[in-house]
Amino acid sequence: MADEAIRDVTDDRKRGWHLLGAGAMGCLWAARLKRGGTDVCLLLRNSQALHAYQQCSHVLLQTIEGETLRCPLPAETTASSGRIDRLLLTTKAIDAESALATVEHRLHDNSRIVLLHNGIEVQQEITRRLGGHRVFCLSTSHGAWLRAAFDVCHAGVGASWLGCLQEGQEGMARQLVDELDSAGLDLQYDPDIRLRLWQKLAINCAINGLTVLHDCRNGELLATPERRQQLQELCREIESLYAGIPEAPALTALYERVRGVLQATAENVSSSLQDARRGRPGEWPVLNGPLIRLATRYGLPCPENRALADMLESRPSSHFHGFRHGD
Ligand code: KPL
Repeated sequence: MADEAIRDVTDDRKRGWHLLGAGAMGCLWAARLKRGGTDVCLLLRNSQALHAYQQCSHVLLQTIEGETLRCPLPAETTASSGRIDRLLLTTKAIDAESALATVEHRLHDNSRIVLLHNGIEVQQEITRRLGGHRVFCLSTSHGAWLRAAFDVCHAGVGASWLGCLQEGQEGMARQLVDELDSAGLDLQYDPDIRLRLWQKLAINCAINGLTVLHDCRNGELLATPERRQQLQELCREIESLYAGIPEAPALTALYERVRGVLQATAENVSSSLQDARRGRPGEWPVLNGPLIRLATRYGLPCPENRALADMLESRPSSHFHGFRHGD
């Protein structure tokens, strides 16, 4: 790591959260919670990953202001036996079910699980399986990327929302908002998190795949007339798919919203491009994939999404030039 001033974040108040999925978002939340005085323990998938983490035993956070903070965090493997009262699951959507399975022996009826993933299907499935009183969803528009394993750069300021896909859980949702508020990531209770997840899905379907195709930072999707046109066509199609899919909410002015997100996170490398650069599985199967399946079910044409998915699918998988993280 380059020579830079690093300030230590020290221990103070205690509160028991476990975090599983130390990718960019996971590291951002873990470090910010720690900085805010909330106790967080990282869950790593095996002793090898734990050993690798223990070489440093901290997460480095580069703040928006450019300061680098060292946040020492305890860690253990998912296979440990202690009970988990509060779990923040920040793996990729595609890995969420299998990651959760590795800690289910540690969960109990009073455990609360907060899911932070792109997409919507896995949140619906886990809520259905474990019960809406235990499972909550978090959506965020903050941007973050990993400079190296456990070394995260907070690249875009946004806001965050937490709610439950099952009605009648407002009290607990608000309590979880209070508990996670110390992260300072502008977390608010959202009485309609389902709508929020659908809206975020539309934004991710428009942005993420294109950043992979063009191998560019978010803001660079607006850099040329061709890219803007490609983005506009995709947004138009996503809007008309939402209009035709009964379970999807109405969506208007998607391109304008997408443009706003791209401007606010211009310097960010999208989560899908971060994956692609590390040779990890693509994210489109949990983003454009479900949209294409729903379009097929309801007989709606979706040539733009299909073409994008086909191009992403046939991309030669990029060589592995990163590190494994989130383990
Ligand atoms: O959610 C994102 C992601 O990268 O997955 C966006 C909004 C595109 C910010 O990078």
